[in-house]
Formats: sequence, C-alpha cells, structure tokens
Amino acid sequence: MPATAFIRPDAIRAQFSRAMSEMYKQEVPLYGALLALVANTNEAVLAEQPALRQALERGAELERLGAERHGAIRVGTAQELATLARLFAVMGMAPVGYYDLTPAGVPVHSTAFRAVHEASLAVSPFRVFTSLLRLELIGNAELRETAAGILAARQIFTEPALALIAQHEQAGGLNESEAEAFVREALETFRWHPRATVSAAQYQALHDQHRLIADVVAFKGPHINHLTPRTLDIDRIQQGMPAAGITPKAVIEGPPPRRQPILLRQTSFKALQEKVAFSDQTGAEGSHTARFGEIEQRGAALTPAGRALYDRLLDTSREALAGVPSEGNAAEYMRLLGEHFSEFPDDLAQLRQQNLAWFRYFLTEQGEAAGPRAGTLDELIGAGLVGYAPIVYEDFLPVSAAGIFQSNLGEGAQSDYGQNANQAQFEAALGRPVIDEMGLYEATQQRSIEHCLARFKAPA
Ligand code: OOG
Ligand code: NI
Repeated sequence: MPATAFIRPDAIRAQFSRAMSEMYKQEVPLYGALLALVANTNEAVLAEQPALRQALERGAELERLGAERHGAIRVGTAQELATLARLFAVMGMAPVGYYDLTPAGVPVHSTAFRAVHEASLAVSPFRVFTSLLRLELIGNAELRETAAGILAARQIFTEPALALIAQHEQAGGLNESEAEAFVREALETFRWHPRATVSAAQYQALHDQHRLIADVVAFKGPHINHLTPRTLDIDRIQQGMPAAGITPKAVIEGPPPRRQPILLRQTSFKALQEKVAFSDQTGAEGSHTARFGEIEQRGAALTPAGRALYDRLLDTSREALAGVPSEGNAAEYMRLLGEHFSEFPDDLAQLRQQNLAWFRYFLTEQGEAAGPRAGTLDELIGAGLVGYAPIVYEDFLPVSAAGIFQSNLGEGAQSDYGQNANQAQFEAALGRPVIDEMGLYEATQQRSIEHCLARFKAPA
C-alpha cells in the first residue's frame, strides 16, 4: 500500500472505539466486570434463542454486537464543541439529533456523534452522546464569569491532534501512520485527569451551583464519563448486577420488556468516588464523582407515528405514577408501564402495517432463487420472496438521558431551568446543523426496498 493511501474513516472509528474501551478498562475496573457480565449474558441469550441469533446474523448485527459501545462527554464552550465535531468527522461521525435536558433540571443540550449509513454502522456503531454546558442558564453572574474564564483558558486537544484534524480536512483523509497517531492523540481529550484546574474553594462554589458545572469546569478536559455495552437482555443484567458486586439504579429507563424490543432500554450503576488533587493541594486530598457504568438494550427504530405513540404512553405512565420513578415505587412504575404499553402493537407485521417502525427489507432464500416478476413490495412479501426486519435504533431518548444524568448527579442536583430548548443556539455553537435521525432511517429503509425491487425487474 502506498504511504498516501487513506484509511477509511470507518476503520479509524473502529480502532478508536477499541482504544477507548481499553483506556476505560484501566481507568474504571468495574467497567471490565460489566463487560464480562454482558458478554456472558449475550452468549446465553444467543444459545437459548436461535431465531434471534439468525436475525442478528442476517442484519450484520451479530459481528458488531460484542464491540458496540456508546460513550458520553460534556464540554464547556462553543469552540470545544465545534472542534469536537471536526475531530469526530475524521472518524466518519456526524452530529445526529438535538436533545434538550433543561426540563430535567440539567443545564445542557446535546447531540449524538455517530456514523450515519447502514454500511458504516455495520463496521462500527460507536457513538458519543455529547453535551454542551449552558452557562447562560446559571443565575449567579460572578460564578458564571469565573467559569467562563476558566474554560476559555483551557485547551482540551493536543497539538498533534489539532494538526491531524487539519491535515484530514486539507488532504481529504489520513494514511495509516497518521490514523494511528490520530487515535492515540484524540484519546487524550477523553482521559481522566486526577489534577483539577481549580482550587478546592472554587470547586466547592461551582459544585454548590450545580454538580454538573463542577464536572465540566474544574478539570482539564471532557473525561469520558461512561462507556455502554449493548446487551440482548437488560432485565437479566439488572437482576445479575448485585451478584457481580454492582448496584444498579432503581428502574430501567425506556419502554417496558416486550417480545419485539423498541427504541432503547437503559440502566446504570452509581458513579464512583474518585480522589482529586485541587490546584491548591499537593496530594489527592479532594474527591469528585464523575464516572459511572451503563448498560443498554436496543430495539426497533420508530417512525414519527411510532415515536409519538411511545412518547404519549411514557407520559401517561409517568403521570399515573405521581412522582419520579425511584427505589420506593420501582415495582409500581414497571407495572404502570406494562399496563399503558399494552396499547403498543408487539408484533412485527402489525408494527409494519401500522407504519410504527422502520424496516430493512431483504430477499428470502426463495426470493434469491426467483426470476424477474412484477409486483408491489407487499405482493412480494405475500409471495414469500421478500422478508423484513426492524432497523435498530441508533440514537438516544431525552427522558432516559435525563434519568441517567439524575441518578448520577444525585437528588440534590435538580434545578429549575424550565423548558429551554434552543436548537439554533446549539447549532451555532456546533458550527453546523444537526442531522434529523428520521431522515437517516427512512433512507436506509428506502435503499433496502430498492435493492429488493431491482432483483425482480426484467433485464432491459
Ligand atoms: C449523558 C447521559 C445520557 C444516555 O445514554 O442517555 C446518556 C451524561 O451523563 O453525560 O449517556
Ligand atoms: Ni449513556
């Protein structure tokens, strides 16, 4: 291979995802225990359910399952967010979706950087939920200015990382040695730094305003705060966690258990107390909770109609609970979810007929063997020539994300920021619009339909 041959962004992303996982294993040993629990559970589920194994194989999901992770970071300035967008672009990751966390009392808004095409997702579905701190929502003007000053003075990217991003933009790609250097240098941005950039007193003032503000402002960079593996049975993991020495949060976020999983179900374990050296300390005399563990199970991506139904049923379930889901009412909450979601069809044919989920269409064995013939998609399905499987949900859920934030920031961390979505401001900081995820799912579905129909066209 000539020295100038570019490495595919998909390959750089896969390499970065592995490097990130290795780093986090060193930083947070409990993450290693979680990976083992998830791997064992997935193996057991696949052994018990051959049909599920077959479906995952057909959708090219089986290979990616063991490596599938999402991470999360929080940045402090528009400049940091815009540069991150350029860094992620080197790995073929684009900002998808806008999430407003203010209704949950968390002063951030967010997007998810991820691959957008099904062929790229099959190589590596690595995603990073990325939040931007909204200092403008902080009431205390003096503290707001202190925080802005501290953030303006820090550089979260290494010099070589910035040079390689520019190189990628100018040349249109990175060669093998540049890609390797890029992975190594980019990783530095996400590393945990036990030395804080602020004094113990400054940390306390930031912390008293909101724990999240201290987490973003007091450190050298946006340490990765969790790395989430994907399980095939989250209920089994939730039950198995205590025996593995891990204490999960009270309820699994997202929809209730179903035969046909939809969207995303997530649970997490509490953040770890870590030793921190503040700038006026010689040893690590202080502490901070930053990193935690999370597990998720992914199901079908829903159409706008399906998503509206999900949102309505989640809302009514939560209203019926009278209070936020917690330790004391977890069983009642799960019961209410089950009751309300009985309205959501739990059968693939119905999900398709009612246009509630996105599907990937494929040729059945019979379809592969058949010659040209006329017919609509429905007719080809009826004749057993075309099959369909749900497209996996690649994104996040704002109510779930809020639950994850809250369980890790603690009860005292809730403030009232009202409903304060501001996508235009977020996009101005990002330097580009976020991509609408529905358009991506629709395009994937459409490509699969065209692929099937082309098979049955008579040769011209
Ligand atoms: C992000 C929390 C949201 C998810 O999976 O919904 C999240 C954070 O705590 O920074 O990761
Ligand atoms: Ni997460």
